[in-house]
Amino acid sequence: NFEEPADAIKYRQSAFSLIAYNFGDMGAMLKGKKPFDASVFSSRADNVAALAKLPHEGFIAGSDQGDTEALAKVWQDKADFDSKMTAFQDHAAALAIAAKSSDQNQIKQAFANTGKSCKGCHDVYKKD
Ligand code: ASC
Repeated sequence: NFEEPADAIKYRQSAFSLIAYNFGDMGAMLKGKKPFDASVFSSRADNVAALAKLPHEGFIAGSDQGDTEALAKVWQDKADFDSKMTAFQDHAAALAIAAKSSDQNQIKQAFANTGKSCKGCHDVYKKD
């Protein structure tokens, strides 16, 4: 277990950074900012699906205090936060599966669903 709230904050922020890097690169490919490479895209989608499981553990009680953008609302509405985190994990898992198809529409839809679950949580539980 984490020794201090700061350790939990660092843990979840590290996971989010890795998610953002991998997801951002996928977005660059889908938006045509770089060539679409199905193998790289799929490997990044696998990374996001695995990484999506990590941040939740870092939202320990008391870790709304410290160097964090998480709002106290995370702990006030924990059941809703938890279900949004699960939905994100489910969308990321579906994206990893879609990425193994050659159906660009399916991939784009799964990517959009995942992005919406990022934003949906940020809008409510993260400082601007
Ligand atoms: C990203 C990123 C987010 C999400 C969000 C999706 O690449 O860093 O926080 O996508 O903007 O709407």
